[in-house]
Amino acid sequence: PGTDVVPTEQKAGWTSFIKSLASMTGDLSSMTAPPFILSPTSLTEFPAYWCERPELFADIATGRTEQDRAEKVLRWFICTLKGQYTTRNEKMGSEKKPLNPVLGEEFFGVWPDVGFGETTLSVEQVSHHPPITAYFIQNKKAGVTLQGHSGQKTSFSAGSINVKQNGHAVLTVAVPGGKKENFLITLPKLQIQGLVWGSPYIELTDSTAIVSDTGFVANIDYKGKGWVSGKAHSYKATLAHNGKTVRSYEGTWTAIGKVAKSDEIFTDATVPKTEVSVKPIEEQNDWESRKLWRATAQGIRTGDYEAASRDKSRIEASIKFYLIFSNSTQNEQRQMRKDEASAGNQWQLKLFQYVESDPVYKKLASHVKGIPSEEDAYIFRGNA
Ligand code: CLR
Repeated sequence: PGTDVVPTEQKAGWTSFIKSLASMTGDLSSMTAPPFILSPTSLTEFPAYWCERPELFADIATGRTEQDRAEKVLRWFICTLKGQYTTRNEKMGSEKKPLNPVLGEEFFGVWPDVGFGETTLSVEQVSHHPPITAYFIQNKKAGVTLQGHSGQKTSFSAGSINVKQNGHAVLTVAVPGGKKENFLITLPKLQIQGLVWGSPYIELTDSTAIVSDTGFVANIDYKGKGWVSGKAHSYKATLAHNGKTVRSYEGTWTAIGKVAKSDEIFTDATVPKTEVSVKPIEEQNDWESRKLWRATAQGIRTGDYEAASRDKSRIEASIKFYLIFSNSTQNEQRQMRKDEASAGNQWQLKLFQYVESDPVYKKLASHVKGIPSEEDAYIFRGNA
């Protein structure tokens, strides 16, 4: 039980927002929420959480055996969870509602070379309805890349929001001899708790997997505080090779995880993270997240919610206009004005290429219970 943190003048709004969640179908992004719960950060920035421990990302390539590398991928993955799922609580006091990206929105970042190579991040909002964000992270020197996309399907039950993440990620590491190893990464389910008090936070549920084309499969089970016992943010993981468990791990993804039945530390999420560096706004293009949302974010930060919502509407209106009139002949434009919905299909992706079936996913998905045998993907084409 927590204490109510909803500002007095927003209490009625918060109550009706919570009530409206019950009738929500799938996509929370377009719902209007009371100002105190709004975040000035767009969802296109979130893929940066995958690499706030760039040293662990690069370290994957130093693994000497297939098992070494599989274990290093698992370690890096678990160490990203704290950033992904608790950062807003740490920085802003609670989970917040991020800005809903516009189609074509971009985000670029870099983790400078401090000895293990520079890591770069490229993100594009590749769909608006439903919202889908594609990302590509690369450390060229180490030979490690992460390619993925992310969408969410939300539902409401027993006072919390349940979020199923759509999409997957593929990590690729170059190994000696000019070969490559691929790892298919599935994404956890989220439960947003603490809503009644106005201080939402995330707990992870169920399980995810990391499947390698070298025959290693990591399974990670997530558990929160139970009614009777258990620590918040706990995990148990196993690493198996061709069906036989080789090592087990347990602990919390917010602090320490150990190799099971030993004192050997496997993951330490308390190590300081390295936030992504972003170009100054003056040097960004008009589609880059922080430039695009500059005035909206400023309004949210300073409590000028009227200015924020005015600027948000301006952006949403101008993107609609842009979608209809860009890249099209006069006849197409006429047709598109009749059928606005078709505008989305005409949209040219800037950095990514859509594929109906991800070949790596197709090859490895059968090792994970309960997931479809094929999934689409967005493959990075470069900053063309
Ligand atoms: C996006 C992909 C990242 C991990 C991640 C972390 C937090 C999630 C976010 C994803 C998707 C949007 C999300 C958010 C927490 C809250 C927010 C589910 C999965 C929803 C849309 C807003 C809920 C509103 C309440 C806080 C009131 O890798």
